[in-house]
Amino acid sequence: MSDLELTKRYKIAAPAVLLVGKTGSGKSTLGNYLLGRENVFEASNDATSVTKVAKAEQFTIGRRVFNLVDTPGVFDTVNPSHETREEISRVIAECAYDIQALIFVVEAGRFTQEQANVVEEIKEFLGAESVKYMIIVFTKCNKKQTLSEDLKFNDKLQQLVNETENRWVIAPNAEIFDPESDTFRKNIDKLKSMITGMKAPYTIALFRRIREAREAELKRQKQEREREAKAIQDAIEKKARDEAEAWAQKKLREENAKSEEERAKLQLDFARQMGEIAQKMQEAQNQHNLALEKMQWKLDEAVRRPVQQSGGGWCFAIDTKVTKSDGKIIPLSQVEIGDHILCHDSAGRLEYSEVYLFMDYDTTSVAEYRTISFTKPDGTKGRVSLTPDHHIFVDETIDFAENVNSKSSRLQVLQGDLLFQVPVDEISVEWKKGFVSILTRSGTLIADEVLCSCFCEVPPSPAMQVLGQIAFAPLRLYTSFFPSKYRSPDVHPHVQTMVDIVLTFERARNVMIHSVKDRKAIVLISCFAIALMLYLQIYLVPQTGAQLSLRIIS
Ligand SMILES: Nc1nc2c(ncn2[C@@H]2O[C@H](COP(=O)(O)OP(=O)(O)OP(=O)(O)O)[C@@H](O)[C@H]2O)c(=O)[nH]1
Ligand SMILES: [Mg+2]
Repeated sequence: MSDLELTKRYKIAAPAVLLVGKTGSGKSTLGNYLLGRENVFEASNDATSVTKVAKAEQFTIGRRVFNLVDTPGVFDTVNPSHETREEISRVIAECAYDIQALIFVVEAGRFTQEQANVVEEIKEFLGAESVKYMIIVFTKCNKKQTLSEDLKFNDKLQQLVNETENRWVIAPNAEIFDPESDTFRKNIDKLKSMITGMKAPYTIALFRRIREAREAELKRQKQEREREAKAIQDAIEKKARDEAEAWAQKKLREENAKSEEERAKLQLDFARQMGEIAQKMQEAQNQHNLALEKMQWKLDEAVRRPVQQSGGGWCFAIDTKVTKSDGKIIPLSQVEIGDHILCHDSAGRLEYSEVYLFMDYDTTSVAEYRTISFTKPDGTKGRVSLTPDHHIFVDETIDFAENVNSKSSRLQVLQGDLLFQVPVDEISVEWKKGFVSILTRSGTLIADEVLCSCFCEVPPSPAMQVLGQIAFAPLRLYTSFFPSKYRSPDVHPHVQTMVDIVLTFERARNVMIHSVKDRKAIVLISCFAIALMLYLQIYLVPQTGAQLSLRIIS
């Protein structure tokens, strides 16, 4: 059908009466009843919509002319069609004289949810206020219902009836009531009366406004849906981006962790290499120090030899400890002339005896020492360092330090106020810087808790100890009046002289012993000499220092 034909068909200069309703509800049949003619609008039993396009026919009620428009079942929710909606919209747009009434055709007793949906569809399409222009026509009523007009409305239908201000009519069934019968005429006339009695028409302007509002709403809903779709899309994209970013960051973290691990490994390697380098440097430094030490020893040797060859240096290390009469234990380096230190007298008792001479004193030269280690009776360890030719009391006699035997020799060691004989643990050779040799009036001293003689170099023996004391008698006497201030690396001249005399005497004695057979004469001469020395000792040498009641325990 062309637009021209449509225009001809719909543009009738009269208000329209629109037949709307569900497919098969009886719109076309009712239209024919209103027209008073058969088969103008096609009616059929088909389940699908028979009326495909809208069709209009002019009819009159009294003197008023109307344009009766039969519509397809456009509000069929079972089979909705965009084209049929377009069709009914176009029909209404063509109704230039507005719509006098909307005839809503519904099968009696079948106002189901489906029918209710149709009403909602009508309201949605024509506007909620369209019910004000609506007349409900119930079709397919039986004879009893038609005659008694007694229809049962469910709640939804009753609500619709109320909204239409109770405008409803029963369509007479032509198969039950003859179109010429009173019942038929009465019902059709009632419908016509309602059509003409409508207060105001449903205007095209209202329809357009409703459609525009609806279009705007649809547009808004469409935009809303698009926004929602976009939001969903954005969310999906964001999620995908976030996931991608999280994945990338995870990878980055893993890479970082890996690089961190590699960095830590490199640091460890570096630290290990640095440690190895430091160790090698330390070893090199040690070797260098060792070489320097060896070189220093060689250089020192030049100093050591003259010291030893000069006849001095047979003495104690300067850190050797002695006990003063006030109870203080001090190193020899702090001993002063006039101090009384713990010694051993000729009668075998311990006493504090006066220091009257430093035979030599050197803090810079290096000397060779014998360091003798021992264990005291209480289990504590001790050690004393003497130059090899210095005299030390060993095995109840006197011997050179270098002759002390680490397996058999026994030292006389102080513990408490007693001297004990204890075995030697170990002997080692040490080189130490500095040496000091002192003379006490008793000729002995307790050095580092070990009983030692003040003498050295000359042959060691108790007799030589006595002889030495006699030889130094003049010096002891002299220093009684004039305290010595001598403190020099060189051996004291008097001491050197005495040593030379004693050595000469010893050499002479050796010559005599080897050359003279009459040993009795030698012994007699020696006894005489010793008696002479003892005489000098008794009368010329004053005893000094308080004697202690100590004894030697072997
Ligand atoms: N018993 C009975 N049958 C009716 C009545 N009105 C219509 N019919 C029958 O219902 C069937 C469908 O009627 P139509 O007038 O074609 O229905 P329609 O609403 O125009 O249908 P579509 O054009 O397809 O939307 C036909 O067989 C009619 O004879 C009625 O009041 N009583
Ligand atoms: Mg029809």
